[in-house]
Amino acid sequence: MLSGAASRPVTVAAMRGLFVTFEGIDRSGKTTQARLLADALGDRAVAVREPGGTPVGEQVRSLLKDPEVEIGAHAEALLFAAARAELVSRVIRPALADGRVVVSDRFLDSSLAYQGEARGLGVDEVLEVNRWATEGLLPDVTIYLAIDPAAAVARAGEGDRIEGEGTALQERVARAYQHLAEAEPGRWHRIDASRPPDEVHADVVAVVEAARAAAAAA
Ligand code: ATM
Repeated sequence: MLSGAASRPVTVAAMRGLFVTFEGIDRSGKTTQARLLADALGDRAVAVREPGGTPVGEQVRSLLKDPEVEIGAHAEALLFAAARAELVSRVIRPALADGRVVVSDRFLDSSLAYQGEARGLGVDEVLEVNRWATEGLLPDVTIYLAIDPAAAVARAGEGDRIEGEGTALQERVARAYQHLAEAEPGRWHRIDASRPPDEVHADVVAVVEAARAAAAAA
C-alpha cells in the first residue's frame, strides 16, 4: 500500500526556508506523507520526526514509547518538550537558516492535542512550556491528515504505549486537532486522509507549492 504511492516532484526552483509539519491521529498516514513530500523536494528537504531526530530525542522516544514504562502526564509533556528543544536548536533552526524545507512528522501541535487537550493538562499551559522549549518557533504550514478514528484503527500497524490506550484517546485527539485547525486557519490545512496515499500526496504538494508562492510574493 505504502510502496504504491508515487512521489511527485515539487515544481519549485529555489525555496527559502520553510517549516512544514504533519499532524494527525495514529495511523492517519503522516509518516508516509512526510516521506513522500521530502522525496518530492529532494535535496532541499530536511526530514525529521518527533519525538526523535537527535541522540537525546531518539532516547526520549524509546522511553516514551515503551509500554513497560509508566509515565505521568506532566512528565510525559516535559519529555516531549525536551526532545523538541534539542531538535529545534540542533536541526530545525540551522536547516531553516540554510534555506531548507524542514518536513516534520509531528511537532508542537501534537503536544497541544495529546497532552494539552486529550490528557487534560490544558492547551495554554502546554503551549507555554513548548514556547519556552522551542524559543517560539512555529511551523509555517501544518498539514492535518484528517481521518475517522475508527477507520484509522482498522489500518494495520504496531501499537506503542500511547497507541495502546485505544480509540477513546484517539477520538479526543481528533477533536483537539479540529479545534486547533479552526483556531488558526492560515497555518493549518486539513486534508482528507481516508483516500489513497497518492491522492493525499497531490493535495499536500498543492498546499506546499501555494505556501512557497505566498512566501516568495511576501
Ligand atoms: P508517532 O506514532 O507519530 O511516531 O508518535 C509517537 C506517539 O507519541 C504517538 N502516539 N500515538 N497515538 C503520538 C504521541 N505524541 C504525543 O503524545 N505528544 C507529542 O508531542 C508527540 C510529538 C507525539
